[in-house]
Amino acid sequence: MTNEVDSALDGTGAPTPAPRKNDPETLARQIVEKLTYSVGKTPAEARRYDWLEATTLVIRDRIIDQWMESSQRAKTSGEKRVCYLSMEFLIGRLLRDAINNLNLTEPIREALSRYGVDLDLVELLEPDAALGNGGLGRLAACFMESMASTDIPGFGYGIRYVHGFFRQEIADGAQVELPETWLAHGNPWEFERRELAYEIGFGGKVTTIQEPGRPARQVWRPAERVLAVAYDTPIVGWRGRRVNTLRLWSAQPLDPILLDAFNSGDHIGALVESNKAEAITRILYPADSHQAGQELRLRQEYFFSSASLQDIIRRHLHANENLSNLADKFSIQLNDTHPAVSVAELMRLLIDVHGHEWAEAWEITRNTFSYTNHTLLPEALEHWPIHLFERLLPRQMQIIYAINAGVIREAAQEKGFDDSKIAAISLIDEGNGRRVRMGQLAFVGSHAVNGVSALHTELMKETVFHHLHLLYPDRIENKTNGVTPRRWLMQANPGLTDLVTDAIGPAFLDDIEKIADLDPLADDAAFRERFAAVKRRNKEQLANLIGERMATQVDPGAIFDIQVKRIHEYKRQFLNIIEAIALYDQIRSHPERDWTPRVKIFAGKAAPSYAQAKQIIHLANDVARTINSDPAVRDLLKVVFIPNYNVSLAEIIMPAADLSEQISTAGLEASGTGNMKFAMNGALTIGTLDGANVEMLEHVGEDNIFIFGLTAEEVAQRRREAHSGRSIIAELPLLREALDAISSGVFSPEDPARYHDLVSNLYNNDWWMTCADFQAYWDTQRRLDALWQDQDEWQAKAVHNTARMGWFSSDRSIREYARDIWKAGPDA
Ligand code: BZD
Repeated sequence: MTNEVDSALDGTGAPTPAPRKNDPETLARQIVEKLTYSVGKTPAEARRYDWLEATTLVIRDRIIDQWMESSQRAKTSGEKRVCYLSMEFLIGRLLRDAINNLNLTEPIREALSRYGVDLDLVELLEPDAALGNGGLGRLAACFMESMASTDIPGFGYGIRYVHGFFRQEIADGAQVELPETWLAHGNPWEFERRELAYEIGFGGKVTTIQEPGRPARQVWRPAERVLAVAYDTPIVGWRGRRVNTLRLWSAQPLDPILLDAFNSGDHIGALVESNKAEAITRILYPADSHQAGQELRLRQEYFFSSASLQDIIRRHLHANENLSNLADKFSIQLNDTHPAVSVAELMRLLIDVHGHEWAEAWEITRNTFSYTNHTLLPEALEHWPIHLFERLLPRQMQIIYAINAGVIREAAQEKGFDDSKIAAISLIDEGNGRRVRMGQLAFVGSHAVNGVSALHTELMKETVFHHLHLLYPDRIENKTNGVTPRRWLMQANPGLTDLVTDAIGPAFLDDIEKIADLDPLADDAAFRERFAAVKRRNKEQLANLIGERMATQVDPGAIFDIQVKRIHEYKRQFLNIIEAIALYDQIRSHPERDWTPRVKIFAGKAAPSYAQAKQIIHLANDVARTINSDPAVRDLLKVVFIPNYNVSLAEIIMPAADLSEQISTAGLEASGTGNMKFAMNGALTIGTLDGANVEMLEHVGEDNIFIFGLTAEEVAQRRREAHSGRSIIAELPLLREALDAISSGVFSPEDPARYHDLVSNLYNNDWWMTCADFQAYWDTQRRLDALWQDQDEWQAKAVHNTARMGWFSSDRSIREYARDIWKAGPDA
């Protein structure tokens, strides 16, 4: 093996650790050493969990060498550092990622096998770190990996939630939420940095101090204080080139138990403050499309923003005299508006703590921040009641008023904005009980604002940020999302990775766009067969999982038609279910026809308070129960809802799909990233012209993707016309019969009225264009049925998808951010 990790160059003159050997022999010895001295077990006694721990520790040692080197390099070289502030990092398991990126998969597998231990089974025991809801959190995790892989000194900043995203169980068809406890057995990947703790204040008063001969100063005296303590996790880039840091904050009481109260016998009272502090980082809010609105959420947002900024400032002042050049040394990316209060907080720190003038502070702030928007849905846009904001963050509120005054002045003086335009750009929404608009705050406080797909970025300019775009026409730009090919191709689909390596050589592993060399092989019958055989094995693996977890047998020879993502009306799982019901009807009515066998697979979680989304989950399960037990459809149609969708499950599902469902109402899915993972793994897409589907169409070509339905413009038009589903339903017997079956209780005989609301919404309103798009969707599905009968054609299209998806790597996204927004990284 030649993959020895370079020795550390720590620049301090301290002795550097000797290079580590990575042959199976050495690794086996070290794993047993860890087993003995860190876990306290002999190989004979060790259970699988102990092997996981020992293996993780051996890998961790190798990472630490590289980590120290990368951190030292970032510190001493003076290169610009990028800080990614995100309330969510949906990282999933880390062991396989680390082993793969250090190029140690084979030697570790071999080392463990000497003790009869199977690496694949060991990896399965690692808890899945679910510190995020969905796409936004997973994007942050892909970006962290890509920053390390493209050699950008990146720091993730977020929250160390004790309870990540809830565990979903399905009981009698309905979603049940259970607490998630990823830290129950400790977390070997994190390092607590007790010495890195910052005070975070809440509430209290602001007083003006006027000293003779000096300008007035504002002093904030918070009523409450908590400590933010850092926990660091190393993020290993491809081939271990760079190891970056994900720093997550944990809230702790300043005084763990108020000793005075405790000593005077008030044991409960002494714990109240401590509980209040710890509550801040106890739980991840599980709503991905509704603003959470509670005080605790605002506390979380401010807590991690302030801690991160204090940390960045400390780092900066370590190597620089003052903060005037902060924007030359640090870029701070705001992942949606959740950290937007950072704009006001950095202004406070610059002015109140570090003595800068307003104008200079504003310049520094704007040049340092940039902001990514992930949604245009009005119900998801964050705004906080002024009275709450003012009570919790009185100084930041003053600063927001002052920023607002400046922006309004500029708009009136330089662009001649009238009152209605001013109202549109104002940071304060006057019409809604007076609220602070976090989108506007993030926008004006940033030098660059981006959407996450070409279409979404255009819609930002036309809708939510229309007037701010008129005021600052150069600020909005596009950065289409991507996904890391290490996790989503190499690790999730080793069979396909080996096949591609065999066919075109290993260069694509270092530069994923080279996977385009595969394209001509779509015409090679022998290659297509091997490609199909890999897919078949992945489908068998998923079929086994479905058999084991849900006692449902599915045929790997059928089309695996998969929709996995958060459950939301705009994502239209309902449309997919209605199509399944219509198909079921048709198969029963025409058993003599040559039906193409299908397995419709769903997975995803609904926000606990989102009643309609929970109804959709219930319906999917009710429909599955009915169809799967009906001998009339045999193996022609199966419906499966796999519980507890998470990153680890996605890694099994993505490589096993023939057909990827990306069927959101056009204009509403900002980008989507599951669409990219599926297509990279050779699934064909059935989708609307929405989010990044539009760019996927451009890359894979119109023959290799199945687009249907209304465009974003047509959707907007119909909504203006107060469109409803009634007349469409009247004209489409397939749709009408499916809806009648749902509303008459065919799938819920024990509670026939269960879905009345769901169906009557379609008749009266059809806000999500489910009826409007039904016929086009149905027709496109039938074209796909026909295509499946021609396996040569289908597999050729699948190969084209894999070959043409290289552009959707998050390495490409990150290079664009680095070049256009951050001006950081090796090419800066
Ligand atoms: O972000 C998603 C969008 O819906 C996708 O279209 C897009 O691909 C990804 C990445 O850009 N948005 C979210 O996932 N949003 C959340 O998870 C979220 C979480 C908390 C509060 C609000 C939204």
